[in-house]
Amino acid sequence: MVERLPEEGKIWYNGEFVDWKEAKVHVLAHGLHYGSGVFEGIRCYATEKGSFIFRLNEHVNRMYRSAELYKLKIPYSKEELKNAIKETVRINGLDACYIRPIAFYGYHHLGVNPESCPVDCAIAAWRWGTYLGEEALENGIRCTFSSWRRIDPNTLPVMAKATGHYLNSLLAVLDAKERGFDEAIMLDNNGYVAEGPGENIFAVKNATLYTPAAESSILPGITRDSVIVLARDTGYEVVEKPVTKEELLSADEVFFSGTAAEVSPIREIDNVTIGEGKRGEVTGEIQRKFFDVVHAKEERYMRWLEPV
Ligand code: PPE
Repeated sequence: MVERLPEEGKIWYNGEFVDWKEAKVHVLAHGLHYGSGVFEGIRCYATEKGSFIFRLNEHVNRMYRSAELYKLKIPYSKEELKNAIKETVRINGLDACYIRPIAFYGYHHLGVNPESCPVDCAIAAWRWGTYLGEEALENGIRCTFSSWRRIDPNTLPVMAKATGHYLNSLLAVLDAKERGFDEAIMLDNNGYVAEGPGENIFAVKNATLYTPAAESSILPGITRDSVIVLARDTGYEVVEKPVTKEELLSADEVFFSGTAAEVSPIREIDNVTIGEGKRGEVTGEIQRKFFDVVHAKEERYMRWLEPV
């Protein structure tokens, strides 16, 4: 069973804080009918030096880039949105949390053309533990290649984190769950590995990391970028290139990266054991490093941490 969201607290809604239960949307809002919204998922970590939001600038930049691709004008400056995000964490008294800012075309008229629709904007924050379960971080998860291909850049701007895009992810997740797996892996339209429904993917072979590049229809993940930097700084070679199914199946290690998923090992794909069928050495090292960084234990990466 998936845990229910809280019902207490304050949500920032169009510039003001409202009670959690009052943060509502009209059933005829444009965003509800056409999936016309953009959002972010951001984590804030409790550390010995206080609470820090991980790579806030990059997340806010991506949200505005997503909005631009859909010609959606967020009626706040990036600075205003960042301040509102920090204020949302503070006002809810959260030391560690997941933060979800969203901007979407609101209530005005229906019809696909969003012109004249207001852009509504909200920020919520709540405690969200591990995405794929505590077990997953330690022992890894079981994945399956989805028969649903990842949306294609000729159809939608895949690098936008847009609400409607997640129908593609939803199909892949439901299909994987129905077939008894923990999570899906999606291929792009050319048959190369793209990503998970909410995670980027890495393979490790002979101590080199491989990950699908931008042309494989991926969402350019901020955790993905962090993993690439951390791995290179640790001395590993990281190659961004088209990755085939067989390269994943024959890899020494495979893992997911994402804000919600953090760094999660994959121990099996379609009942094929990956490596030794548990968290591999390189994955373990990157994961430890990642958790040290987000918990403010690495001076060198403090630039990624925004104090609340
Ligand atoms: N690909 C997709 C499709 C994706 O949704 C995410 C984040 C990533 C890759 C990783 O990106 P980043 O978080 O910047 O490293 N998925 C978000 C939403 C998950 C959800 O179920 O909702 C997240 O992890 O917050």
